[in-house]
This record gives sequence, structure tokens and C-alpha cells, in this order.
Amino acid sequence: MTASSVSQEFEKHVGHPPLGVWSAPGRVNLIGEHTDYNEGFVFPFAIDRRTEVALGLRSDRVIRVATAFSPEVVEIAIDDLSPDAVEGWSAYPLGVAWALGEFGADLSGVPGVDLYIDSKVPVGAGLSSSAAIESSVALALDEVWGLGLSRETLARVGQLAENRAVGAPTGIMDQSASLLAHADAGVFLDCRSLDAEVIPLGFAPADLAVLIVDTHVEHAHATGGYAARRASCEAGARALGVDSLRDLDIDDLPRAEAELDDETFRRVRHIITENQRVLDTVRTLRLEGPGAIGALLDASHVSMRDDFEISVPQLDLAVETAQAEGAVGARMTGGGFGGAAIALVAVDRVDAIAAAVHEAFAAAGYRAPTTFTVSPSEGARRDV
Ligand code: GAF
Repeated sequence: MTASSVSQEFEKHVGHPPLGVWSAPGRVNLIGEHTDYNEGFVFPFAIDRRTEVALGLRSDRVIRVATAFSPEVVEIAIDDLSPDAVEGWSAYPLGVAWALGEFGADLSGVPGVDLYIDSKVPVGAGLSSSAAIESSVALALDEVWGLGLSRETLARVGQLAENRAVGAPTGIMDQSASLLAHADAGVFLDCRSLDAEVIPLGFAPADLAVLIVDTHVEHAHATGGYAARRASCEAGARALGVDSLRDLDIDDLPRAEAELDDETFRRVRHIITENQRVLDTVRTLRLEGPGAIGALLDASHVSMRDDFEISVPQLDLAVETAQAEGAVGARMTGGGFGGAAIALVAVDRVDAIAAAVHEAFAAAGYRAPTTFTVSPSEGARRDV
């Protein structure tokens, strides 16, 4: 959907054109998985698949939100916003409206709004369709309500909406990528200080492309494994006497192994080694270019598969097939338990590697994946 078609849909629902259209991208995490809530390092980039929100002001104090992905239209008075008063898909946009108030915004005099949301970020693929909704809505409301919050604060608003309104105990990475990214660059984020550095990726000049393999194995971070991994990390930090696993590095591994049970040790080892891999990836990228980061991507996948145990057979097959067909590097991306794998591949190998992945999935009897390339793109913005 383009800005003009999301405007047309808005007009169909509301009866007049919107005041403006804002958009925010999904993200691929190049490396640094489950490190964000451990106050570690991440290195995601925004993708050229965006969520758009058309917004119009109302004369009352009601937020009314409609989307392309549900026939339901949800209304709530601004004064009734709370994390418990919103549910389903509307928890994302309405959770953001609530969370703005938690970051000091005075919502007592702001007007109601009509919102219409559409998205080209695949849902359930681990490409942060949720952060794309949160970030586009946060940017739009911040502007029309004249709140003047920074993009860094809007990322925290989106995270709070996800944690409290949606109920997923996620970190700050996805919203930061969606709000802070620049074209052709990654966001190197220190999740402790929240210092972010935008670093050119140089994929296109090196004739490299990022191939996504969406396995269609569905994951949900509000339930199950994600929260369990977070709990293991927190237990590991407590047992080792540190505030967070960020306080540990490779030299602490022998002590961690001696003091922790085997499973907790492997969870902790993933975080410690993954933080190091993020630092190594940024350094290697700067010194040698993107063609040299493949081994770090591959090692990250092994760590997620064997130590953190968040991969699934379909992700492993996608990664192994891409590697066997000559990818520079490949790994699952995002929270895991399903979703997508990424492969950094030579542009002229994209079709052959995608075909090999499709064949391998068919031979294994898995549901056909969806394969497509993405380019590192600009963060959230006002389009119209
Ligand atoms: C999900 C979460 F939302 C992020 O905060 C991050 O923890 C990621 O999983 C794993 O790296 O996308």
C-alpha cells in the first residue's frame, strides 16, 4: 500500500482525508540476539517493508483505530487508556497512546484521533511487524499532539507498550531499529547506555544482498520460550552476582561453567559470546567490509541453536542450505522459535540459493517458505 492508498482507505473509513501519513519499517537483526534485555549490544537494520498509519484529528477525546488486517474498528476514550483496557492487535497502537503518558507526556488536553494502519511487514516472521506499528503510531502521535519526545524516548514508549499492553517481555532493539535507522546502514546500539551509532553496511557496493527465508513457523513472544530464556539469563546473572549479563565477558566463562548448572551456563555463554560477536562484527565491517563478517553470522546461529536453543529445524535447514550454496554467512534472526533466517549472499547467487532452500524444504516435507531480499532502509518518517 502506498501513502496515497492508505489515505484513500482512511477516507473511506472516516469520511475525510487524513491530516498526514507516517510510516515505520520492520527490521532484520544482523547480529546480537537476546542481548538487548541483558543490557548488551545489538546491530539491526531497518528493512524496505514498512507499516503506514494515516491519522486525522477528531473534535472529541476518542481514539478510533481501523486496520487493513482486521475488520474490527476499536474505539477508546483517551482518559480510559490503560494497559488492561486494550487487547488483540489494537494493544499495539493503543498501548503506545497510553505509554506516551507514562513518559511524561501530558495527554489531558490533546484531541482524539482517527487512525488507519496498513503494513507490508510480514506478521510472525520475526521481522518486527509489532515494532513497525508501535514506531509509526508513536511518531505520528508525538507530532500531532506536539509532545516533542526524542526518537530514543519513542523507542522506549513502544517497548513499554509491548511489555505492558501486549504482555511480551521484549527488549529495546526492535523499536530502536525502526526509529533510529538510516538507509544502507545498521544501528549499533549499546542497550545499557542506549548510545546508538549508525554504521554503513556497504552491502550493495560489495554486490551483496540479504536474503530472507520466512519459514512460516509461527512464534509469539508473549508466551513460552522467549520469557523462559529471559528468566534463565536473569537467574544466571543473579547466581554470578552481577546486575546483568552485560557485566560479564569471555574471561568469566570458566567461573560461569563452574558455578552454574549446564543449561543456565549455556544460556549465559550465548549472551557473553554473542555480545563479543556484535563487537567483532562492527570492527570487521569497518576494517574489512561486509564480505568478511560471514563466520560471525554462522557462529551466532550455532550459538542460538546449541546454547540458547531458540532455533527450530526449519531455521537450521534454511541456514545450512544457504551456507552449502555459498552464502557469505547465515543465521536465524529475531527472537526465535520460528520466524525467519537471513543469509548474506552475492547478488548473483540470490536466485540459486533461494531455489535450493525451497527444494530442501520440499524434500524435508516442510511447509514452503517465502524467500525475498531486503535492503537496509530509512527509519520512521512522515511520508505525507
Ligand atoms: C524480539 C524482541 F522483541 C527483541 O527485544 C529481542 O530480544 C529479540 O527478540 C531477540 O534478539 O525481537
